[in-house]
Amino acid sequence: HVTIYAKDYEPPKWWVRHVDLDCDLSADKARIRATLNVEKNGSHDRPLVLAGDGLKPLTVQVDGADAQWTLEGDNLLIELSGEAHEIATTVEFDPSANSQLMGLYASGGLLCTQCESEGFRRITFHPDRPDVLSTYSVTMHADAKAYPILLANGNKVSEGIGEDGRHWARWEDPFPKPSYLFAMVAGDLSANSGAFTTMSGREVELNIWVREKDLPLTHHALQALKDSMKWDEEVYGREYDLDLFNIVAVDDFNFGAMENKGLNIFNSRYVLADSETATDQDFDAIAGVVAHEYFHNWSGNRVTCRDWFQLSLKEGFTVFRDQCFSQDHNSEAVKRIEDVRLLRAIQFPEDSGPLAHPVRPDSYIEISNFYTATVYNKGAELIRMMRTILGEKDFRKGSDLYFERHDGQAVTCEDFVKAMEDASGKDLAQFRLWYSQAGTPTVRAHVDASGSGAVLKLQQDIPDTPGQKDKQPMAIPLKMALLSRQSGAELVEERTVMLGEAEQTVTFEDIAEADPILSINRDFSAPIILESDRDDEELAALARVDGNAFARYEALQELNLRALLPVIRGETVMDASKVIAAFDATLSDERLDDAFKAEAIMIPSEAMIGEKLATIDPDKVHAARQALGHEVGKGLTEKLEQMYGRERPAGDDLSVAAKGQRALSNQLLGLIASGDPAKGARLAKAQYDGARNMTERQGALTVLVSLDGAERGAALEDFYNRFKDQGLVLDKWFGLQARAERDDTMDAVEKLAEHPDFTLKNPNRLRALLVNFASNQWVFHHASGRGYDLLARMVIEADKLNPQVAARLVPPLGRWRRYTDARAKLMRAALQRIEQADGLSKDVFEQVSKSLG
Ligand code: DPP
Ligand code: ZN
Repeated sequence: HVTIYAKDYEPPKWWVRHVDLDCDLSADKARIRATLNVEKNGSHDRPLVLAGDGLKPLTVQVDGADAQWTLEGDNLLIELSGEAHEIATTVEFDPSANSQLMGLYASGGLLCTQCESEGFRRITFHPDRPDVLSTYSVTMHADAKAYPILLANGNKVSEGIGEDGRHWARWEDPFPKPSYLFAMVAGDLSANSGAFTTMSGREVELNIWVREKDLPLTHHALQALKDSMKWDEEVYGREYDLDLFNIVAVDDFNFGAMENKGLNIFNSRYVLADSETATDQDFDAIAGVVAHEYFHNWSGNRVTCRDWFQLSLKEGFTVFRDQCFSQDHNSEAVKRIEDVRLLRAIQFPEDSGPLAHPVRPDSYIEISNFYTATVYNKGAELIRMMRTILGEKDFRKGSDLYFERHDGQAVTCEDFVKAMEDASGKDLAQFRLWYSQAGTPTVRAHVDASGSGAVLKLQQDIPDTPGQKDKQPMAIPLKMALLSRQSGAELVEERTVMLGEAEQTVTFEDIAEADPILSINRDFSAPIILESDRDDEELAALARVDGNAFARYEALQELNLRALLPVIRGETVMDASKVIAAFDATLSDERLDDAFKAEAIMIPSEAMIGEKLATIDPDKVHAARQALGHEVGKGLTEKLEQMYGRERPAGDDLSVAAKGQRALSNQLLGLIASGDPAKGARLAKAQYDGARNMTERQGALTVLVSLDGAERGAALEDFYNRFKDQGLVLDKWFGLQARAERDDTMDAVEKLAEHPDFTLKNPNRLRALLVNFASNQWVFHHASGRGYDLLARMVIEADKLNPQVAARLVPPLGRWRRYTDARAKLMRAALQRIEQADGLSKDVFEQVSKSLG
């Protein structure tokens, strides 16, 4: 397998100015005739190289005449004599046999495409690299009954009836785009349609295309699309550019969704929702993904990536944009807390393991493996830090300059930073290290105060990561304040301190209190691990009085960890008193909203606790976390039950307040059950039976699945019978059981893998069982190694169908260095078994070989 290096980038030898496709489509046969207008870039005598993947050319013509060609591996080579030519090729393949879900494939009676990153080469021969931008025209022919709707990028310019019950439609996209943004869909679809009038007064037609029976489930997505269009105009001054915006929902999809120009294709889980079948979280995720894909129209499509090493250029920026959109439509602090929790649960482990890579990677074997939390979520943190450093005004100036300067171009992360620099006049030289140095920095913070002033001492340390050692200090923006221990008032008002040296001190004069409390990395202004020597009293005070909601949450998390870690290390028995007092104060604080309280009383996950340990013993982590939950549940019984008993909002009320109330209610139920399982089971079963929406139902079932007793089985059976015909809800049924914290979950998951409704062919179903299972730390790391065995078997099986999805299951096994010896050995053995499987894809090979290290 070949490693591709960023440093080897060369501009394309040939441009493709226009692509014309003629596509004859049926479920088991697609015939694609492509006409490419190519133009030599500079002067050279190199042949035209067109990438293919599994394609054989049936015809190859140059300027209308049959031409000489050769196949080199999968690539088509054509010698050309002049500066510009018209190249025509024909290929044929079977979409129904495409289980990789890349290129053109069949899903639930539809034909649809997925081309990012390198799927277009599975449809036709083409350079298929993001720096080759072309206009496209596409003619689709298909059976009119089976495929009444024919969609592609851009605008439909003509359509007609063909012979033998077939029809055709012709689409043109006037905006030059890279091939990864190509899309077409054929199927029996119905649209929920709407309209949006842009800031310059243009009317845009909006359609959410689904199966007819799913139409009632599309209102939320349509509203989210309108909200996104408005938000991008208001916040970034970005207007939509075509007269039509289509979204199509498909059931079998590798990603969450795809931003194809004018024709977004979505995993149906990020489109379909009503309150009976989707939780509040699902609704929020839908709005977030609709926004994300819509925002790509500028950050990704109008300005795209020069090469795939620049992936974070579009993904980091667009994640940041969708995070801010969601912050503006929900509780700002709570959204931030959720995003940071995700970063810590997924990106931090990635950044400290064998698959660690910079936000702008230096090399890859298979680019699909780099659609990671580092590129996406850490990438978003980089953009957020730039906004913090520049301030909102200059950041907007920078984004305006970026879009203006690079509209219609394929550019680099460097171009983005340069635009920010040029617009603001701020020097971001050192900041650029965030793009090239992997690893999560640790920052140590300490305050010395004398009664007349205070000194903040900061220290940073960047860990070694694979292929990178002895790193340079980074530019780390730390939002901080010093608070009065008595009143919580800000003795030093919030400011951003730039930490740029390995060690640095900041002096504050005229601080009369000898004992101020440090509030730092407010709003998680930098993606770092903070180590501070604040004592428990300081943390308790911060949890109570810090004016920054995020910092309050952090103080609570830290108090939890301080209760847990010494118990896990065997140094002491559980003392939950400080956590109980802090939770109590938080729950009683009337200034705080319910959504925040729901976050605040969440005990850190086993994964997050594990991150704090040099060597993880999952049994000990589990036992300690259970013990803390039990103590807290017992210690706060009265308050938890009283708050849990409050009246609930209407079942279909999706207001921010109602969502917050339900989130809190479900967290309270969880803690009650931790304190008193029997009572928890009764209450949860009652909530389940009386549930008026999926948030209440799933909240109850989440608690029940980890408990014993008759209620559990009854609720699980009811859930299955109620929803067995609704794939997205059945996914929840698999996922909930895989997350159950029970000593028989291992058995249950093995059985579920044999369940008639389980399939490796549908990525949502596969992830529902296996991703949830592999993130259920205590169960996955079953001392017998059965968890590793199961995952290894599933990776090998899934790889035969869909390498991309299979490769994404590997990282949990790659964490072996962090586990106790016996487990580490078993994990390595599982990786080795995968490595030795016949016909391993390069996707899985890359993940496994790097994981073994
Ligand atoms: N570009 C997609 C997204 O992140 C993934 N293919 O939106
Ligand atoms: Zn994206």
